[in-house]
Amino acid sequence: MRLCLWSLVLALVSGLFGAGASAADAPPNILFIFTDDHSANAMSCYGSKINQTPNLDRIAKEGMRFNNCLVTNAICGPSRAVILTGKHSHINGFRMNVGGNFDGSQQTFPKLLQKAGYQTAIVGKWHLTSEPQGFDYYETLYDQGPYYNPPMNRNGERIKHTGYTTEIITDLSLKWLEESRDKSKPFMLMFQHKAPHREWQPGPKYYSMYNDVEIPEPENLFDDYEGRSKAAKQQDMTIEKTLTQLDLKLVPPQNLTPEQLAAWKAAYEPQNEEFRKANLKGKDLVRWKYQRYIKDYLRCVAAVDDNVGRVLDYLEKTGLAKNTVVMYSSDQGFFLGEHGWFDKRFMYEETLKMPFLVRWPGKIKPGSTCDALVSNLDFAETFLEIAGIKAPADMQGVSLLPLFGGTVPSDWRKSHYYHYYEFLGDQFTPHMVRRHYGVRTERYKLIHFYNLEEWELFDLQKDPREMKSVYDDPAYADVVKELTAEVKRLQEHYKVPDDRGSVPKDPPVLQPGFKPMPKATPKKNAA
Ligand code: SGN
Ligand code: CA
Repeated sequence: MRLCLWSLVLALVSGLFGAGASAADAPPNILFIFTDDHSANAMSCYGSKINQTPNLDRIAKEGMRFNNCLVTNAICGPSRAVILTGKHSHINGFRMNVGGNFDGSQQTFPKLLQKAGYQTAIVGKWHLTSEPQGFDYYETLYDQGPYYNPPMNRNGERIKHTGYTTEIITDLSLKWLEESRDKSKPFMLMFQHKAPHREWQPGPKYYSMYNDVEIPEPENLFDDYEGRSKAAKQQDMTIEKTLTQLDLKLVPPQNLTPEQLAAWKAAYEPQNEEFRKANLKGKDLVRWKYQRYIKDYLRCVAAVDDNVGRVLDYLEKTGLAKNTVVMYSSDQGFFLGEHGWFDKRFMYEETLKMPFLVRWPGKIKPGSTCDALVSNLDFAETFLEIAGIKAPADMQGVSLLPLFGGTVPSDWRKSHYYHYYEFLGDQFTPHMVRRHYGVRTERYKLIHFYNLEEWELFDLQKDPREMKSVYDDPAYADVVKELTAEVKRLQEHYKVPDDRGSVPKDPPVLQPGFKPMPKATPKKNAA
């Protein structure tokens, strides 16, 4: 068995991986860098018009950039559960954040790597409610975790930290790499940031970044949602109406130390004063909110980028880089003002697309790109194949190793299946996005909002911003027919149960700390 062989090899060459010595045939280390809500449109290697990410770009420059990595269910916990299991939400059991509790006893890729001799660790955001399993070391945030001074769960023990969370997660990861891991074994580290999730609180170093610039607005910031289903109109995630005073930094966060609060006030209060005096209305007010939102979002991204740079530097300095596969991704994309929105959930391009970069020296050509349809469903099998482990037959993705060579096999998948569930009626539904499933091909996207009985079809070649559904256009009748059959085929293939139309009658069991969402324009909260 491979495991035994390895143990032997590992015993013989004990220490070699730690030193990064010529371990050409040694199983590579895996560094999985994961962020929360990072849109590819805010990464310069994806052509961002609004920021620069030099350290993330390093991974792209030295590796492969995937242009069509599509999430299966654009929300945090579900995306993470799919990554761990290599199975769709309806199989791994974690369909929504609200009321979701990951069954940690099931098979996951970290457990399989661990069994095969890897040392496994996770630091940062977890958000799956149950205790992490399959990790030799975990130090995770509770629930969403705060941007400052996070308590963390270190192998079951509550540890209090002081400082900025993005830096703390990085410090802990570096400390584990340097001091605590077993250097005689290959490692798999999941280095997972909370940033740039809502409420987009920048670190003190970044408060003045972008102060003197105007960030370009997306051209559909003032979308009127005509030509699409009712779902696009009914959501509660607009920059205009949904952002709160806390999101907009019109009030300070609750848990800062006196020094942190003083720095926060020095940064925001003079600007807030000017804003109040200006008494903006209508579109001017939306524009101001967009600038405040996007600048804070990008400041959070800048901290991620700098901290990823610290870890890349460490890998270089120690020689580990040579035999470490580095991946970068985010649990889904995010709306950065497109359609007038923030948040995610919809199967539209901005959130469907996950950024995905892979660097593997000697195996992936530097600066290469891949347009094939890939997915977070494929990550588990990819990790396993990197480690030389055969993926279990019940995983539903495909290993991406065949793509790393630079060509796409002719039988590669031609369509991607998506299914979003988190709509539970008015009281318990953050952002009010209706349930939907759909299929995306290279050119088209068919979406079914099944509780509304409405469909949308987009021709991405002609309408890349998805502003007008052509579902009812007779010119697209054949495409509708073909994709309707395709989505049905995918549902059978992935064994999607036929319970998708039902909204549970009873309120869900809520996660600790869950607070019902304020509705659109609540008087006391919205700015
Ligand atoms: C929180 C956020 C929402 C966000 C969900 C899910 N509100 O509830 O805006 O959609 O998390 O995000 S907040 O005011 O508490 O920030 S996810 O990334 O965890 O799926
Ligand atoms: Ca997320």
